Amino acid sequence: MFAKSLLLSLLTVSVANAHFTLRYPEPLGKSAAKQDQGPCGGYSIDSNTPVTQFHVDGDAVAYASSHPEVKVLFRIIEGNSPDGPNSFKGYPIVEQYGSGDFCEPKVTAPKDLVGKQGIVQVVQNAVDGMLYACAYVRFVSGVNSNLPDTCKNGTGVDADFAEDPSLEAILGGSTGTPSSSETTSAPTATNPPSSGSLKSFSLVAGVVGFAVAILGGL
Ligand SMILES: *[C@@H]1O[C@H](CO)[C@@H](O)[C@H](O)[C@H]1NC(C)=O
Ligand SMILES: [Cu+2]
Repeated sequence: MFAKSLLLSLLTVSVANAHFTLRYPEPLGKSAAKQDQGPCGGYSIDSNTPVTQFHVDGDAVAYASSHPEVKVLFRIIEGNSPDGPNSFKGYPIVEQYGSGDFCEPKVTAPKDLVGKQGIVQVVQNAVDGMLYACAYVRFVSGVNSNLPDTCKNGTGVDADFAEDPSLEAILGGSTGTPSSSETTSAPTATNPPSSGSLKSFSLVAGVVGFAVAILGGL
């Protein structure tokens, strides 16, 4: 137990400056040195920026995180300016636990973005502040049925839906001004399950599993 927590704190110290590394879609740049600078961690879009196809009905956003606990916003932006007016929540805000690889394979974008270019921005509210990374994408229709190898969760890495007013504020624009649609967010298809329902699902699954185990033992 002691050895384990010692190892854990050593690991945390040794990667403390790495913050997180966006793996998919391909980021504007790979260095985390300026990751505390919004909107894109010190990078901007230029003629050398890689463009990844992003499926509007579900695609992967994968990163490796050095922090054992962060809240994460997956933000979809239309056009090539991170300050652009049209930005959307690609997935409910999650709280991710455990450091290592994390991938959310079902990030979505509005269907009317198909054929357009845009930005997938990942913002983490971490122990050392807000951290930013962006990828330049071209929106395509459908679901990505060929997820990248980088789309995986490390051992012990998990997540739950969460709320985070500072991350919500970013949705309105990188100036942090909440948009009017944000202030009236009601639960909808694009703003789904609360952490409560996810937790109670695990609870139910656990109870059912327990009952099955007992019956199996009889
Ligand atoms: C990683 O974990 C999250 C949270 O449990 C989950 O939503 C996601 O589907 C997982 N990713 C993969 C690639 O299984
Ligand atoms: Cu950090």
